[in-house]
Amino acid sequence: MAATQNSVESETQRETKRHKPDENDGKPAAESSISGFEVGRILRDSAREKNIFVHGKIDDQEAIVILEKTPITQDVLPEMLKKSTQLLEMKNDIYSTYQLQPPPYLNGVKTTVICPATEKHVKKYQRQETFLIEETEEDYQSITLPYINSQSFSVQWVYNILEKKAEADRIVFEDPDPQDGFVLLPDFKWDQKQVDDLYLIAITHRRDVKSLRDLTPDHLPLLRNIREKGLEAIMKRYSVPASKLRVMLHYQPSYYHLHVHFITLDYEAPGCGVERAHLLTDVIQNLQDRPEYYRKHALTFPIRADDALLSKFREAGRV
Ligand code: GTA
Repeated sequence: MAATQNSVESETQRETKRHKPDENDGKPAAESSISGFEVGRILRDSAREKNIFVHGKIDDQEAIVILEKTPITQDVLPEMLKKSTQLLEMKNDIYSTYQLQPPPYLNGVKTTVICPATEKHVKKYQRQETFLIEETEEDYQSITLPYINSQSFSVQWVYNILEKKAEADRIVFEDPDPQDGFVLLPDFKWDQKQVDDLYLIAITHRRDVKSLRDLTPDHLPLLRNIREKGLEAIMKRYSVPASKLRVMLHYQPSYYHLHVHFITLDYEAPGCGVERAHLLTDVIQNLQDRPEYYRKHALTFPIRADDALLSKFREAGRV
């Protein structure tokens, strides 16, 4: 991909963003809390993915910090090579290795903070063995639904987005219709610096659909609307066509308020595997062919070893 194609912002916008910390008088709240983070336990890390998930404390509150090195894009290469301090490590015949130390504004580390974090967050980010569960309609009614009604993650962050109390400036597209409308915005896993890992989510305005399981043909206008207008908005803003996008839902989701993931095909994001991802086009097709599909069909999903829902399935003798 050409340098100008894979970067999301204009040169001027990028420069402004990268220099922002130096120019800001007041630090954003999150920045000051990160510096006070007391490192506790490493929940998981990956040399290949270049990320680390850490459990600790901020001001005596449980916290999780996720640090991730971001991709090096073609557009910053000339500047990076020119402006970095170069430390020669070794030279042998035609081979040599260096440690480059780029200037801070070209060397950002994407950081996510969850504070206060619950025990459920800690478990979510911990490396764990996973199992597959085949959930029948009866299992959903007698095991899963009571469980998610009592124990699922708060969706306050979703309501904050819908009510413009948070992330309002990040909205890429909105259809305000209360039945079929939605808000499309960058997922918080995407730093928007390059389209190579483009990731947006469409969050429905209606609040009565928890997940795939609740979908009926009544929701077809909503689903078609999300697909059509979401794809159009992404093409318009990022020049990424429908043929390069994986548009899907998770089952089980982490957050039980209907949302659709729009992820560039070249990025293997977590949760893209066949055991958890359901393409929106397939969902629409299934509902057209069989109105009761998601209510009646057994659905398979992965579950982590320490998830209380797995214990509920075990207690019921279903695993
Ligand atoms: N814009 O406040 C938010 C926000 N929150 C709290 C969650 N999301 C948000 N987006 C915005 N603002 O894609 C996003 C999530 C996710 C979607 C919910 O909403 O990033 P889901 O209900 O299907 O849940 O989708 P899912 O996919 O399990 O959640 P999530 O958080 O993506 O976790 C899946 C795996 O992704 C994790 O186990 C971990 O392996 C990985 N992961 C999560 N967060 C990060 C991160 N910040 N960096 C790197 N990897 C991560």
